[in-house]
Amino acid sequence: DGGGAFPEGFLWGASSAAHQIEGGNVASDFWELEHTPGGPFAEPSGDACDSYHRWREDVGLLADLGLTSYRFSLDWSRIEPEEGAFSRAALDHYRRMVEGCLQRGVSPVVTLQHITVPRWFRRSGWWTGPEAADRFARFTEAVLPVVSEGVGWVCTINEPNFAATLEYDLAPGSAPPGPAVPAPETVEAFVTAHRRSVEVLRSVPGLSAGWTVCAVDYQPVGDAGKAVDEWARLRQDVFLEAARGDDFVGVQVYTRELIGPDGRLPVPDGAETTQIGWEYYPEAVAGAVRHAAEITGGTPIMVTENGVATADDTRRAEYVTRALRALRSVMDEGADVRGYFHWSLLDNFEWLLGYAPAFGLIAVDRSTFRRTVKPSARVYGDIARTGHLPD
Ligand code: GCO
Repeated sequence: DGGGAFPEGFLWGASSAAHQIEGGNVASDFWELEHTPGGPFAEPSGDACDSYHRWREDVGLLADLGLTSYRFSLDWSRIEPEEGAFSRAALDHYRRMVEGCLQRGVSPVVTLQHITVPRWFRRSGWWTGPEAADRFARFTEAVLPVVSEGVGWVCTINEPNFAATLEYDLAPGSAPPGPAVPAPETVEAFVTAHRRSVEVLRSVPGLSAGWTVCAVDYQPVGDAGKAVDEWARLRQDVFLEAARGDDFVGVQVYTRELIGPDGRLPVPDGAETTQIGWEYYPEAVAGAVRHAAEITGGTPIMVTENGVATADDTRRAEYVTRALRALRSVMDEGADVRGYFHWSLLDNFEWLLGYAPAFGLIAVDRSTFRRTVKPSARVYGDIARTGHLPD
């Protein structure tokens, strides 16, 4: 159509994750790790954005911007704080969230598990424990009432590849030499748990199930064609391959990395970097989506996370506009992309780095929890509302 228009029904969303915004996730493994002296966390998550109580306001702000979808996650540790003991109150909470989204005309996209797990699950072997897949399948069954009415899209496990390598940082000393790569047993454990969860979700008519993969636009430098293939294969393709045949795959991408014949190269001299040291490179989404389409063999794609950590909100406005332009062009090449979710709705708890990095479309005052919509959110909202990029 030449006007840079996005298809009818394209989902325009923002993403969040329970532990990063809810506050008081005391039964999760991270809560414990965050309070372990000498650990790698800059600060504990604490009250986060108090979104467990303020979610209606958050969904309202998202809807007011003109966005049509909210991707949030369940906190498994609230729902199943002890093995096999399910909290009716927590399930009710998430069911109300789904209803609340629908009432505001917002399609909920629900992630079942986003990085953190219940303490008992970590104690009993984490994802590589002997019963992990059974446990996750049982949890998936328990949350069917939450996702059975009006939820079109469910992400089972979020970024297994990031979760696997984060483990090396959580247990200092256990890292293998060189840049961390998920161990084959870990890959297999995640894939098995995902498969079991998808089987359970198949009982819900009209629900699309998939998982989300942490993607980087890996670009070869010099004679590194082979090296870059191997680099991507170990870190992301093994997880993308598992999405073949799923209803969709979530691609989560923030930046590119340059790969030389001997591995990762530093960010080029003079390149702009973000608050967390990644290169500012909005076009990464195109490379990552193109690659995912190739590896999954045409599984529909949802960009479930894309964004930038910056204190300068004008850089975010530019980032989201350029990223969407790049996404539009890769869709013109034929990639089947169903939606775009900006990371993140709110400034939030960025894992080991705490609250310093600002990824949000909306700022959150750390002492009053007051929300302030940033100008970049309106820039994004205008694109979402019109389905057109600015000239
Ligand atoms: C994930 C991501 C998010 C991060 C974001 C920025 O696991 O989905 O790690 O939780 O906050 O990618 O680093």
